Amino acid sequence: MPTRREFLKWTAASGAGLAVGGLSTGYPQTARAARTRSAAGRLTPYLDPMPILAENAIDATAGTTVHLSANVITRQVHSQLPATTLFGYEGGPNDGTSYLGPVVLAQSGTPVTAHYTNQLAPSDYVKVFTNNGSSYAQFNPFTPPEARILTHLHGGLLTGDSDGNPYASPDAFASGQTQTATYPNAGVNADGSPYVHPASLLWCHDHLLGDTRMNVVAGLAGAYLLRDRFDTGSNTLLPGPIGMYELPLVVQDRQFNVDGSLLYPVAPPELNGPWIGEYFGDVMLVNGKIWPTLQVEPAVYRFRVLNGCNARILSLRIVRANDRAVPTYIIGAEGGLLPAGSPVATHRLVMAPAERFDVICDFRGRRSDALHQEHQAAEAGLHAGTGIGERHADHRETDGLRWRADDRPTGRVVAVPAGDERGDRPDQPGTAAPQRRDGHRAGNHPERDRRRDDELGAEPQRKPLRRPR
Ligand SMILES: [Cu+2]
Repeated sequence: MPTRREFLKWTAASGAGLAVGGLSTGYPQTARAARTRSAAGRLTPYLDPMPILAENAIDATAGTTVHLSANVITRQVHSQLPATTLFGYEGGPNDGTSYLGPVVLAQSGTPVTAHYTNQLAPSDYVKVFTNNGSSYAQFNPFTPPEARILTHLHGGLLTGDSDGNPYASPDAFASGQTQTATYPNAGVNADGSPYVHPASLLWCHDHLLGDTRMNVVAGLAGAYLLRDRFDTGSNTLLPGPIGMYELPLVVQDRQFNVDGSLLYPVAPPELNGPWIGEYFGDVMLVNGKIWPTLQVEPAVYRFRVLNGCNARILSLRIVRANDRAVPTYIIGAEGGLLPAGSPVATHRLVMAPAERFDVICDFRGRRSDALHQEHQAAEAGLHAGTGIGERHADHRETDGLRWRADDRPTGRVVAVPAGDERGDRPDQPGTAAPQRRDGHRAGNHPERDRRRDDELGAEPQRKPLRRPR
């Protein structure tokens, strides 16, 4: 009797092969970029490896109490930039992995208590926001303005006093104070019956009244990965283990000054500055690095994708050098895994801020393709690229439609070529492939798979992609 989610069938990967070189050599410094203070035009993409967030994980699946603190931190977000001063949640075993907080691993139905201590000095916001903190201070509810914290578990089933709700807790937590939250990882249905929160990706982020946007841009965010009886983290029906074949990918857009400091534009006084409506970056970061590279084996991966942008709707694709999409299957979203037998094959992931997708991506037979994980403009009507914040991403532009950070890659996936891409391969745990709808088991007929994959990837091209050269 198959389990309810047994839509995945295990097949084999071939042996390890050679790493692929050939990094891009530069991003053209455009006239537009040169006119801004932004460092974007000076940065070579694909220089830095993508941080593996799970290297800084806290295992709370047995119900551990988690102690995190909000600190001023410095992290190098690109190897060509000086270190950036940010806010960050610390308390994991390897906090230097990223500016993002530790990945908290929790178990459905097992409560976790979290303590968040504000170790920021009240005026520390001026260390992060170089406009003398004016955008932080404008709507900050305190006099004088203070860097306070209020942590919210996005997607959690919580009582109000643990929710980090800025209207329930307008005073938030001042310097030296600790917020205590209980995450039951379960709830009660409307009819009173118990509800066990299914395995899914949640995330913690700051929710300070008046400055949620600023504290999140400053870095106060982290993944919270919930397991359950099926998605145990070691179920061989799903790619794993975490940190190897299961990888959280937190995608965020940001701007940085050439000295490495965070660039948060302010509006001119005639537009009631320093407030800007929405923050859009001109570089894309995955797990805290700008345009990073991820080297993958010819195997099947599970990506836990979070749109961690403040305002940008993402349209993500993983494409090969010939612009064909790599087969990607959505197996879950915010509410957990999809029902058995219903993974959705897709060319792209369109994601609003805070949305999550749980996807399977098949890199078998990818040879030495350079694979680009790209962000494109979302479909018409979805793209939020005309807002004032976007306009002020480039201070010299007056027409918000003329400059957009679209079609910029989020990063690159470098495939390790398979050792033997012909013949059948024996089943081997550690890599999984979704069973195709026709019951054909991917992997046993690589050539046919490749043709099918090409069909899957044969998306009509709207326009040539703009790639870094
Ligand atoms: Cu949220």
